[in-house]
Amino acid sequence: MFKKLLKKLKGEPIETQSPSFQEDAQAEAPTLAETAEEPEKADDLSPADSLQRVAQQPQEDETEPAIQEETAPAEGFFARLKQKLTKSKEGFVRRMDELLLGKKEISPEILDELEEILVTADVGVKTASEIFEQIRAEVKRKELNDVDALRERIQFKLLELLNVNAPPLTWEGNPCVVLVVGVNGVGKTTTIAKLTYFLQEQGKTCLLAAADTFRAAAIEQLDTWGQRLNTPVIKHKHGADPSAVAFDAIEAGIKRKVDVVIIDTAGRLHTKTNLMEELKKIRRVIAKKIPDAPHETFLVLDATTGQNALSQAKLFREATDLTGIILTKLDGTAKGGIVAAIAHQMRLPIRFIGIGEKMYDLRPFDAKDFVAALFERDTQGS
Ligand SMILES: Nc1nc2c(ncn2[C@@H]2O[C@H](COP(=O)(O)OP(=O)(O)OP(=O)(O)O)[C@@H](O)[C@H]2O)c(=O)[nH]1
Ligand SMILES: [Mg+2]
Repeated sequence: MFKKLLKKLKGEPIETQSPSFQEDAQAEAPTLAETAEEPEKADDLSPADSLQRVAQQPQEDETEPAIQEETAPAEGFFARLKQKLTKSKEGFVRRMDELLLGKKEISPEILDELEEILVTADVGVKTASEIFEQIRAEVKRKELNDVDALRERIQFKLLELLNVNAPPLTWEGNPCVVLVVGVNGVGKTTTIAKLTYFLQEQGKTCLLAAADTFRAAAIEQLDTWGQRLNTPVIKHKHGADPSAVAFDAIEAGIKRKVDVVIIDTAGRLHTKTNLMEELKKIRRVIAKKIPDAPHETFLVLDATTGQNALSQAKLFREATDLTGIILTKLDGTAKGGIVAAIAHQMRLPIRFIGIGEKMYDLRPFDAKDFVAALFERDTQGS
């Protein structure tokens, strides 16, 4: 099946010193989960380290075959998004609809309960109370008179929060350098693979930098993706200086005239300070080669960690300049409301969302589609 994908994808020949990609049955059915091994030095961190991994992984049976079909299914973009957001829809909009069922008048109790639903769906106390402060005022002014109008208003408010007026991504730069950061296990490496696939579909060429030199299996993991995607991977040895890898990757990217260089980074070092210092150093070294690089710094957050994702975002923002968020694992979580909390409190654009383990399950985030998929009334079941 990967043959099919490889045929589809254009790109430079694989650059690798690692074992060749075997096209046996086993190689054909690796899961994304399989490639995410636990960091080896997990015990090196103090329990107090606030950047400790919060995601549980792997979430599913590691032997489960994944990526069986890399061609996006015919069911359609919106239908798939809706289906993937089922859990969030159930945890949020369906509870809201159950509460409003058969009611006409807006009572203070209804407003309190709705606010609570938003909080439990991980929209968060701060964001939910801000939305409801405005809504209560509108009810008082008789601008909102029935529950249908109220439902629409909540939908509108969420949409408003999600629109942070970010310019569209241009992927400009010669090459465009994308730094991918985030704590371990959130999905950085698999997201890089999906992003590469996405960019290739747009006719762009990519080059990957294995700058997570801390975790032994990390280099191999990215390398395997590189081979699958027929994309060169620049790597050094385990334990090497990550900024040297980034530097070499940019140099190679310039030489080969690729469109986008994507840099994978470690999610965990010995301490949080190490991690942040490392990122700063990578940035400094990148800028030596291309002064305005990195052009994008994406923070990857795991939606299943809810409010914890927000704390991570705040910590990373203090340490490094972020240009956007990629929110993974929105499938299989009822915590989809975290999208609103992040957009509201970080004022950073959510650039992509991960809604599954397939290559094409990374989507540019479109606030309108997202909110519409959540709020669309079910005709039959979900
Ligand atoms: N369901 C689901 N799983 C995902 C998604 N994105 C990533 N994953 C899974 O998350 C797990 C961790 O992914 P990795 O890409 O290895 O995470 P990482 O951030 O690179 O981890 P470290 O290298 O340890 O820092 C894997 O099992 C992935 O398959 C998503 O959108 N949905
Ligand atoms: Mg990784």
